[in-house]
Amino acid sequence: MAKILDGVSRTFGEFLLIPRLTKKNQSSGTINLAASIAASNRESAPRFDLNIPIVSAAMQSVTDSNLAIALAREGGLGFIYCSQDVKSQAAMVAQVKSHKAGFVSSDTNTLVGESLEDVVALMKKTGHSTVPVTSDGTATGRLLGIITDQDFWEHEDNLKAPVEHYMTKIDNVIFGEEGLSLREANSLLRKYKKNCLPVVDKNGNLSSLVFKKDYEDHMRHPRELLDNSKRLCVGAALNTRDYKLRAPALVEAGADVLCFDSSDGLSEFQKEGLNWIKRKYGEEIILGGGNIVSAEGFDYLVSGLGLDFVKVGIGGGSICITREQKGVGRGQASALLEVVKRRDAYLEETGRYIPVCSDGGLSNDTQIALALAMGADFVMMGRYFAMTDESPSPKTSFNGQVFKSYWGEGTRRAQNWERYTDGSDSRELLFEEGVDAYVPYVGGVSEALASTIQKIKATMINVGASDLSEFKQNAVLTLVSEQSIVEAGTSSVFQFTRNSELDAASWGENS
Ligand code: MZP
Repeated sequence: MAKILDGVSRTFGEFLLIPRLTKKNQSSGTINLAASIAASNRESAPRFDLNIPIVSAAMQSVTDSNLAIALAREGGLGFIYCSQDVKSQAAMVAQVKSHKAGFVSSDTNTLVGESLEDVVALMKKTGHSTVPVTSDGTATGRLLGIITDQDFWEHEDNLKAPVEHYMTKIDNVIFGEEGLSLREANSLLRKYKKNCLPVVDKNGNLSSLVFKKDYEDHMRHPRELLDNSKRLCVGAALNTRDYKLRAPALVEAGADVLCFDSSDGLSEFQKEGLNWIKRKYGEEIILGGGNIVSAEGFDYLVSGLGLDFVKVGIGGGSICITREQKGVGRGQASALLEVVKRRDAYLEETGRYIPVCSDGGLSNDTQIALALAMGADFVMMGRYFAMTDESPSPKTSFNGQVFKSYWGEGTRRAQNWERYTDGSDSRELLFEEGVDAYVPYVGGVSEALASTIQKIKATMINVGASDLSEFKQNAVLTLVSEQSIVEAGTSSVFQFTRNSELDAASWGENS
C-alpha cells in the first residue's frame, strides 16, 4: 500500500516569523546578505558567494545576457536558459563575461569626410554628443579624432563643412591604452577634466569609451558580483541529454556556475550527468542539481561525486501546472523544510555544507524572507524577473496597463522537451506542464531589487539577525490559521488607490 506522509503539504503563505530581539547596532547598512552557492567543508573558506541571495530562473522569458548582466550588477546571478542550441547559449554567457562595466563600445561614430550636418543628425538619432571619428566610421576603426557638440554651433557654423575641420585631432585627444583598468581610466578622466576617454588598442584602433557619468553609475552598484578578473559572474543551465557537449562550451565561454535544469532531479540521468561534470571539472566549476522536494532526493543527488547546491521545488512555479497534469509535487514550504533538515543532518554527519536554493512559487517579498528564514541559502525566481525591463520578452499594452509575456519551459512555445521528458527518446512534449501568460511590467531590475532587499533586511532586523546564517538560526516560525491571515490584512478601513497599486498587486503585496 502507498505510504502517506504525516502532516500536510504547506506553503509559505501559511507561516509567520515571530520577532526576536532587535539589537541597537543593527540597521539596513550593517546587514550582510552574502549567500553561499558552493559546497564547503566546515572549516574551509567559501569558494564563491553571491552578494545577494537571489538568482534568476533559467527560462527563455527570463534570463538572457541582458538580464544576467543587470542581476550580476546588483550582486545576484542569472542562469542563462538551455532551451536553445549550445552555440547561442554559450554566446549569451560570453556576452555577460565580456560586459565590462564602464567600458562601452561606441555606437555613434563618423568619418573625417562626413559633414557637420550628418554629425548633428547622428547625435539627434542616438542621443549621444561625443562622436569618435574613425578611419572607416565604425566602433573599431583607427581613431583619427573626436567631435562633440561643444566643438561647433549648430545654428552659426557651416553645416556643410567636413567633420575634419571641427574635430579634435588624435594628436590632441587624451586616450587610454587597451588593458588599462577602470580605476586608471577614471583617474585619466579626472586628471584631464574630460567627460569621455577613448580607449585604443596597440594599433591605434578604437576599442571602447569610458564615460565620467558611468563612474557615478558604477558607484551606485557596490554589490556587483565579479570574478577574479573583475568580470561579471553568470550561471548557465544544462539538460541531462547533451551536457557532454553543452557543459564544455559553457565553461569555455566563461560560465561560473552550471546547474542541471530539470523538473524532477531525482533521476539516474541527472546523477550520471553530475558525476560526469564533477569528474571533468572537479572544484573548478560550481555545479547545481535538482529539482527535488524530499530528503530522499537530497541523499540521492549528494551521494555521487557530489554537487555544490541543490534546487528545491516541483510544481510551485507561477506558470507551472505539473501538479495538475501529473499529480506530482509538494507544497514549497514543506519541501524546503524537509530538504534543509536533511542538509543540516548531512553537515553533522560529514562536515560538508550543501547550499539549498528555493526555486519557484515565491509571490512576494515576504515569501523570499520566509524561504531564507526556513533555511534556503538563496532563492530562484522567474516571474519576478519576467516583469522587469531587462527580461527578453517585449512589452504589450492592454487596457492602459503594460505587460510582458512570461511562459513556462514546459510549454510548447519553449520546446524544452529535455527538461520534461527525461528517459524517453521523444523530442516533443506530449502534454504541457506550463502555461503561456502575461505579467505586469514593473520597471528595471535595479529598482525592483532595491525595494525587495530593503524588506528582507527589515525582516532580518525584526529577527535580530545580521547575516543569513544568523537569520536561519534565530528564526522561529508559526503556522497561521485562516482567520489570522484575514487579520494580517487591513480591516474595517477604506483605502484610496495607491500609486503603486499595479506594482503591489503584480508582486503579490496584496495577496
Ligand atoms: P516562478 O518564480 O515564476 O514562480 O517560478 C519559476 C520556476 O518555475 C523556474 O525556476 C522553474 O523551476 C519552474 N518552471 C519553469 N517552467 C515551468 C513550467 O513550464 C516551471 N512548468 O515550472
